[in-house]
Amino acid sequence: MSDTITTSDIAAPQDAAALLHRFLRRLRDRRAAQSASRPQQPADANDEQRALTLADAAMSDCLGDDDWLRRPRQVAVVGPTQTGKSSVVNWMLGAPVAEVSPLAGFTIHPQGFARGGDIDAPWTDRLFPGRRRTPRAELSRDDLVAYSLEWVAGDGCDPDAAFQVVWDTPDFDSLAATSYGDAVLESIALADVIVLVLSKEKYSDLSVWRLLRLIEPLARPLVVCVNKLTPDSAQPVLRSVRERLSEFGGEYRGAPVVALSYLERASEYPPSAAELRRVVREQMEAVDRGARAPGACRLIRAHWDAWVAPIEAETAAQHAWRDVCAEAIRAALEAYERDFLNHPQRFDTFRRAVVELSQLLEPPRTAAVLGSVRWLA
Ligand SMILES: Nc1nc2c(ncn2[C@@H]2O[C@H](COP(=O)(O)OP(=O)(O)OP(=O)(O)O)[C@@H](O)[C@H]2O)c(=O)[nH]1
Ligand SMILES: [Mg+2]
Repeated sequence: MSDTITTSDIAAPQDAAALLHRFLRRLRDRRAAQSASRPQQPADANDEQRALTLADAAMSDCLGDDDWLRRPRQVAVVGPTQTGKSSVVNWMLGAPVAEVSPLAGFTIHPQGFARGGDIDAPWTDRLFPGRRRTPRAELSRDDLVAYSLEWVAGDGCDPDAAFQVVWDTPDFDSLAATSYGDAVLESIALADVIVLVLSKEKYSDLSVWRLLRLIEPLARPLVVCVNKLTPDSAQPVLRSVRERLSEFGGEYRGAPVVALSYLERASEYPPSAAELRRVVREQMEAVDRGARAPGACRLIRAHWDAWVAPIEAETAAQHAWRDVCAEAIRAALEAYERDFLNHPQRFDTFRRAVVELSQLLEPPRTAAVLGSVRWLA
C-alpha cells in the first residue's frame, strides 16, 4: 500500500472509509511520536490521543468482511483496577475461568472467554489488529501486545448464550495502565455491549467518567455494575452513580445499573449475578450492529477539529515561512540590482571580478579571448 494518501482511488463508500482509517492511523502514529519526544503533555493532549486510538479501532471494526460482521456477540467487561472485573467475568460465565487477584493491575491483556461460536473461525483473525493471539497460560508481562481467546464450558447459567464471548480487560487507572491502556479501548471498539464495573471505592474516579465521555459517541449499549456494596453504602453510592449518568445524553443517561453486594468470602457467588446476566442479555438482544459505523463517525466528528488543528497550524506556519523567504529573496535581488548591477562604479568593479573568475574557471587558451570579448561587451 502506498504511503501517500490521495482521494483518487475512492470508488465506493467503503474506499472512503478505508482512506479515512488510514488518515486516522497516520494521525495517531504522528501524535504518538510527538508525545514520545515530549513526555510532559497536557492532560487533554492525552485524551485526544486516546480518542484517536479508539477511533482507529472503531473504524477498523467497521471495515470488516462478512465473516467479521457475523461474528458472535461480544461483551467487554471494563473498569478501574480491583473493582472486580475478572470476578464479574466469572459470575457472568458461571465458571471460575478468569484469574482473580488482590494485586492492583493484575489483568494486563484482553482475555476472551467464548461459550458459543467457533474460536478458530476466520472472524477471529481480525480480532485486535496488531496484537498476537497467545494461549492464556503463555500471556506474559514482557509481551503486552498479546491477547487470548479460549473456549469455556459454562455450568449452564446462561443456556441461550446471548453473550457468546466475554472479554476480561486490563484496568485504565493504575500507574502501569499507560503501558497497556490501549487494550481497553480496543476491547470497547470490538464489543456489542460494555459492562462497566465500579466499586464502592472507585465509583467517582475521574478516570471512569473521562472514559465514559470518550466512548459516549459510539453509543454502544452500556451496563453499569457496582460491586462490593455494603448494606450502608449501597443506596447513596447507587444514587450518586445514577446522578452522574443522568448528566450524559442518549444511551448512557438511562443505562441500567446493577448492584452487587460485598461478599464475605470472595469465592462465594453474588445473588445479583443472575440479575446482571439478565440485564446484559436484554441489552444484547437490542444490539444493532448497523449503528456501529454512525457511532464511529460521531466519535470522529467530535474530535476532528482538535486532531487537525496542529496540522493546520503547521501548514499555516509553512506558508508563512515560504512568504517570508520569498520576500527576503525579492528584497535581496532588488538591493543587488540597485547597488551592484545598476551602480556605475560598483558595476565596473563587479564586472572585473566576474571576468577574473571566469578566466580562472575556463580552459587557459580560450580565457584571454573570452575576457577581451566580455570586457568589450
Ligand atoms: N471479599 C470480597 N472480595 C471481592 C469481592 N469482589 C471482588 N473481590 C476481590 O477483589 C480483588 C480484585 O478482584 P478482581 O476480580 O481480580 O478485580 P479486577 O478488577 O479484575 O482487578 P485488576 O485485574 O487488577 O484490574 C480480588 O481479591 C477479589 O477476590 C467481593 O464481593 N467480596
Ligand atoms: Mg482482573
